[in-house]
Amino acid sequence: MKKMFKTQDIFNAPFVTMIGKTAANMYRLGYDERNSGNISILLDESEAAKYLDLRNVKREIPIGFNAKELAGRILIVTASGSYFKNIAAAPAENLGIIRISPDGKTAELLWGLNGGGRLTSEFPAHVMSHVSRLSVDPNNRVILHCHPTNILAMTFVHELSEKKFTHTLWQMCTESIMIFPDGIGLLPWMVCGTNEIGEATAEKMKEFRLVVWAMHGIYGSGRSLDEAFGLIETAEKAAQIYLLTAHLPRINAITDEQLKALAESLKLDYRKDFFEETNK
Ligand code: 2HA
Ligand code: ZN
Repeated sequence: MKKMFKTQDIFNAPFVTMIGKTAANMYRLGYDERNSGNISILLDESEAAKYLDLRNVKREIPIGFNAKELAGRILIVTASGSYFKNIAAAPAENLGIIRISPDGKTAELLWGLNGGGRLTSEFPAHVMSHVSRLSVDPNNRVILHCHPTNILAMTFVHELSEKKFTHTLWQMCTESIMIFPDGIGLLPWMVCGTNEIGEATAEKMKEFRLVVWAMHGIYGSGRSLDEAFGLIETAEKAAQIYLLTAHLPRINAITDEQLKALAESLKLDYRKDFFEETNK
């Protein structure tokens, strides 16, 4: 006889409610128009098991690439086409909880994607980025993609050099170097939703927690949703200051010496090479 056990209500699970709240916030901030943006969070098996019978696979979804490095891992992800503004009101339609099959080729649906929903179109970039971040930080859990207005606008008018882009953002707010001392990776415009952009993003994610997709948006990562979101909103704030001042005469500035003094006083492991004049 099938053993019965009682699970808690998944609609109250912190990972479900937090995604709803964060996504609504991001929508209101203008980072996630229409169906833009996507979120994935790695869940610990014991956490997922509080809410779900993990033996009950509802659907098998082909992944389209090999996700073997995450075999057996459980993720909660946004659905393809989901509107960030609607996630909180209808989580089971707009989110899915999946487990990567042992051969890495299939996503085993454990919950959600109601109504035949598919995984986010950016699933390759998410999975590959998780693998990269885990290789440098075993506690990384979150990959977050969105279209923040000012970061996006800045990629049209600022040189697309990681060094120069990061340096400009560091100069715009005192907080910037404190929050992302490791800098920001940059990719040129590429076709989104492909394995190629996934691989390129993941390569950058070995070095950076933030990766800008020129003329498209940004990827952030972190140990929690707040951390990944906090990185993005700090970069976005700095980009806003840049755009508000780019066309005006600059009378005052935070000098490189001041930025370095701040970084040194906080003992930050910052990208010292990003202060150099040479291009990258
Ligand atoms: O989810 O943002 O990059 C829609 C997108 C694709
Ligand atoms: Zn996008």
